[in-house]
Amino acid sequence: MSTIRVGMIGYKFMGKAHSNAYRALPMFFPKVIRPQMAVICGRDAAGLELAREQFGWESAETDWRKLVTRDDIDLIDINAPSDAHKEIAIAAAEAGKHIFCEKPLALNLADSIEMLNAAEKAGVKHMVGFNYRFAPAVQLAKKLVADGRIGEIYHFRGFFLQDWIVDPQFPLVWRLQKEIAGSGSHGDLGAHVIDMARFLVGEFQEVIGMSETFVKERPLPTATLGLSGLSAKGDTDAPRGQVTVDDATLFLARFANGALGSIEATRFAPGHRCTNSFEINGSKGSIKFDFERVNELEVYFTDDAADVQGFRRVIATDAPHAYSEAWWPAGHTIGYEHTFTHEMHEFMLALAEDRQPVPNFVDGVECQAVLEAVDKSIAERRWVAISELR
Ligand code: SOE
Repeated sequence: MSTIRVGMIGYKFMGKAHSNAYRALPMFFPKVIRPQMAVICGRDAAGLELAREQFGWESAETDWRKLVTRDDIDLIDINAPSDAHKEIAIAAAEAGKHIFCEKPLALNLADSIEMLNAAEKAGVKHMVGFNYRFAPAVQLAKKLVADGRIGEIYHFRGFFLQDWIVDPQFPLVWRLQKEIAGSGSHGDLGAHVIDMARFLVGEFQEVIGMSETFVKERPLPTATLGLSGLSAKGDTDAPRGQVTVDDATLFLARFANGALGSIEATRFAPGHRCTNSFEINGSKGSIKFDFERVNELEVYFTDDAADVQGFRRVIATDAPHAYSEAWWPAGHTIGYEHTFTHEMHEFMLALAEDRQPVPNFVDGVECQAVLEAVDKSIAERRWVAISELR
């Protein structure tokens, strides 16, 4: 198999990011399977056609049900809003297609398990879109932890801070509606931090959280929302609707290996546009990452000579670092879109090697279990073990 024919459902923010990744792969990772950008799918024919032309897809289809059963498609890429994930993924699996699905995998744990079961039953490859794993600096963090370079892990401190809904007049976009999004900051941003923690530290054992919806009613959207809806403008005269998701969710965690965690996800942190950050402290050192400085990892080792002790800044785009060979000479930085290219490269590699890509639906389900355990802990005002849900 040298080419894989992709049908992509959704053509907004993530559709653009995925399209860019598919386009970049043959140029920067030429030795692996080549994604053929066969069909782009969405409901609005006019908007879809514009996206098809701009992103470079061969054809367009407005009915996802037709797309998933087509003989000339091998992989279905789902980046439609979260409430559409389950039905599409299960139909795609039943049609024998490989599946890429954006995060959070589903609206709830039960749905995510159904999706995993369908994919496993069909024997297809499945992947979930935790793209931040694929920043070279995060891959370096993984290597340092796995090689024992920071020793036994004591702490994981992660937060994902944004500020795009601080204005109370910001409209009630789909990400603020529970029936479409599943949850608010928790599932949208917290899911990335949970995945990062699982990737770097290991499985969660128990959690306790708290959350708040600071602005409870917002104007209904009156204008088209653009690529992502993140820069939409409110109309103060518009009728108002109820916000049904959390604006911020924070929780404490104990990991199975004994490490302690604290995780914060909020869209109410003025000045923070996309601060996806973590710090890990271990018996032999610490590491710090902040997505707004995506190429850097700060590292501290207790066994450094006494006179040079301190955090040092590693630029993770040089020769020993993940994916660096594919891109530019040492120190020539890369960015957000590269995390998607690396993620799709992992999918192409997995297909070529006939193995499941990582992260896959199993990781999507585990993340969903932690999200749901936090929600349960908030509702019942107590610590909840992840095992209570499985
Ligand atoms: C909006 O909060 C958003 O685009 C998320 O949906 C993404 O998952 C995150 O990577 C960036 O912020």
